[in-house]
Amino acid sequence: MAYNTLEVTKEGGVCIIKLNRPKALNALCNELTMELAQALAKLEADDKIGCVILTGSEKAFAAGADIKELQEGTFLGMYEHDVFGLYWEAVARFRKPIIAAVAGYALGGGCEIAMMCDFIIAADNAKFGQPEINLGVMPGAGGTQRLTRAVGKAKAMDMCLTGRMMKAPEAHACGLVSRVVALDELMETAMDAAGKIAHQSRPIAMMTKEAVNTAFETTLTQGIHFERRLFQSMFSTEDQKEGMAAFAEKRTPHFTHK
Ligand code: DAK
Repeated sequence: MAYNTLEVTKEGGVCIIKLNRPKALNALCNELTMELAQALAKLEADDKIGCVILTGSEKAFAAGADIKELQEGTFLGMYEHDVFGLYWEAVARFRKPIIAAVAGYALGGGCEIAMMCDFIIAADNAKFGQPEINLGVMPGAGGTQRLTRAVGKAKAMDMCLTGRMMKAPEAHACGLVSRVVALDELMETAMDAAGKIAHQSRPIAMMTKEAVNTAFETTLTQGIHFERRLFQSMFSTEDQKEGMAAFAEKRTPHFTHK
């Protein structure tokens, strides 16, 4: 399927979704978020895909929601159509592993969409921010919640109240991103990580993601209980038998996703 605002390529078990509105620094217009949700729905159902990389250009991952579309918005319009709930949350709802490979600006909704991914690998020119306050609004797609969980109250308050940008080293130091690499190594690094994930057992990788995400939604006791039950259930899979047999036989496992 051809998209107007995305480039979608597949390599092995990995799919790269590149946000592609260069003239607007990948501002997240309605068409782009709708296409992103459509692409993810297809990938969810694609048996050959085990991991997705979401990326942008070297200058901008995404400079936020499209301000020119937003400026005439009304409460009722947003409430009734809830484009954000409908399309934007598709990244957070995606069940397979998804990595954000961020270069350049990741601002407002751009930072929020990167945070909806499972982890962020940043290029050394990446800049993160929640500058909505400069526009007379506040983050509306998880910025006050996911950023706070990722970096703690002090840094999240600083970012959301001043609207300042955070460069890659600071984002790494406070735990917003998992790694920082040179700009020209960004996609290679992301592909290497995604390739490793895509070669694991798919249901096991999905359950692992689900377990880590549960840490943000529940108490420690409930989270540990959920983890233990998932762990036990993995012993009903062929991939558990294969993974452990391969270790004992000193060979590479061949997972069948069963
Ligand atoms: N929207 C629309 N167009 C944008 C844009 C954006 N967010 N960011 C950049 N552009 C456009 C510019 O207008 C310009 O277009 P032309 O003038 O050439 O037609 C082109 O991209 C290049 O931008 P600049 O000329 O400004 O480029 P610079 O290198 O000088 O500056 C910049 C780069 C990223 C610092 C600057 O463009 C900038 O400050 N952009 C805005 C960043 C921002 O404020 N982002 C937050 C947007 S608000 C909601 C949930 C979530 C949200 C809203 C609602 N609900 C649940 C209802 C999210 C809101 C946001 O993200």
